[in-house]
Amino acid sequence: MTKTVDVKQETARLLDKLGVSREVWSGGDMPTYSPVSGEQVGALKTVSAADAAQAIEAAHEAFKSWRLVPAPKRGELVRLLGDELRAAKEDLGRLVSIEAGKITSEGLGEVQEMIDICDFAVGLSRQLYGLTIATERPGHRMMETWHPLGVVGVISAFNFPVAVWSWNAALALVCGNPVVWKPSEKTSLTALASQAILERAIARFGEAPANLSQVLVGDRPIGEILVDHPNVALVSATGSTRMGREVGPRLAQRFARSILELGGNNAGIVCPSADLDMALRAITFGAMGTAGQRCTTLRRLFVHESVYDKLVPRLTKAYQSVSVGNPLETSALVGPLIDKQAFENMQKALASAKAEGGSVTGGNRVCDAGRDSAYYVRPAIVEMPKQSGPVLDETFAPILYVMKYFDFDRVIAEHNAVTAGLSSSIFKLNMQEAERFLSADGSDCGIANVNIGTSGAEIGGAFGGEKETGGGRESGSDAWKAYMRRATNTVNYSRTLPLAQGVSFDI
Ligand code: UN1
Repeated sequence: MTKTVDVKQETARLLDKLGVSREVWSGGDMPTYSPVSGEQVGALKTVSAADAAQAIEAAHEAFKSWRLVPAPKRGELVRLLGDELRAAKEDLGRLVSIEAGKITSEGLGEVQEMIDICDFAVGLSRQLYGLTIATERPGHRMMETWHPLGVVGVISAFNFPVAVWSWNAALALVCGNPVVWKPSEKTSLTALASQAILERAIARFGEAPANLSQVLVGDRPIGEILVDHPNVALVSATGSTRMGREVGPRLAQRFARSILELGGNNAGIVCPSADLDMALRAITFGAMGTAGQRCTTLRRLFVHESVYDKLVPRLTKAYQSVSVGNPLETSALVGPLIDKQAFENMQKALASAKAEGGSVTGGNRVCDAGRDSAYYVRPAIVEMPKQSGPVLDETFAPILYVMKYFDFDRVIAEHNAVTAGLSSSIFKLNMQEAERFLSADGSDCGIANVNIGTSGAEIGGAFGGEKETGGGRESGSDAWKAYMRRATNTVNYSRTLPLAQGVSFDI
């Protein structure tokens, strides 16, 4: 028998330990719940519209001095943030489990992702370089310089409540920009904890301007202030395509920059030569991990007819036997859905899959936790006659639609026939079709993998996707460029003034 964890008490213990003052999370106007037990674990103080605007203006003041701090020195702050995160890993990871419902190893993995991006950003702080470019004019030198951009607004979702902020914050800080963060209303406690951790790093650093990093707890109108305020140079927003459709044009209207990380409807293709054991592991993690609530979750699976009967019954068995349970008390692989709405959306999708001729295994509520307002479900695997109805949409729940395919060209077309374009994978031991999948007429996604699942990307690569996924890139590679402005500089060190393109203009 495992001991029953009092979720409310455990939340308070962790917040105290992580250094979050009770004043900001208890006795406030915004209740917050844990999906683990469904109970209320906090009452946060929300900011007013005026407070939010003031915070942005204060961040803009911070920008004026932070941009002048040499980048490697700014990197020192992020190094300290990485240090503090290492020290807080276990507590913050557990708080992520409480607030987002992640299993222990995924809660810890999320904090590890924060540490990784800090390490990446520290190195980057000495590599924010531009090119020197050959000029057509004698006695001239042309180069590009990258400068800090301004206040970076971050709007994040419940499913990666802290890692997504850290991707943005670590890069923004080394790039010379302050950060103002509007976390999901569902996961503001972990946001406050991350802010407390960063504040410890700032105190150790000793020379940062005030208001370099702020959290705005509140509802949608607070996010809108971030989007519309002229002092916010870039908004990095993670969430639904519906949200992105509103945020994107509003930012474009005032010529502000955006990084949009929106929906995904990620697919995998299992080819005849696939290693089926490996594919099975990758598929189950991709589809059931984080209870199907990652942007990168595997949602559609195309299996070649020659291996369908070998793989799909094994997959179905895994769905029937996977452990579902309380992430604080058990070593279950699948934790709860975030809330009732998520459960209802899942049921709706399953009903409409049935109406389209789908055959459903799983999807039922698992009530063993004995807690009425917690939503634990057995993940669902649905064999579909074809890609239709709910298969074409992202439902943020553990539903895997499986379809048989016969022809590679056709399956690539079907793979790409959805509106989102985040992540994709192919399982295959021969190189021909794998390379084709990665080529210009292969997967149309921002992430395309071979012999691994769609989820669980490392921070070193650029993260993001095409089409209705929004086109933004965060995290590794050269994603940092979105957080800086580029200036092209041409210097004339001659004593004449030759004009480019052979133009003459002699007064
Ligand atoms: C998300 O779901 O919003 O690739 C981010 C992954 C994680 C990040 C997911 N590293 O699954």
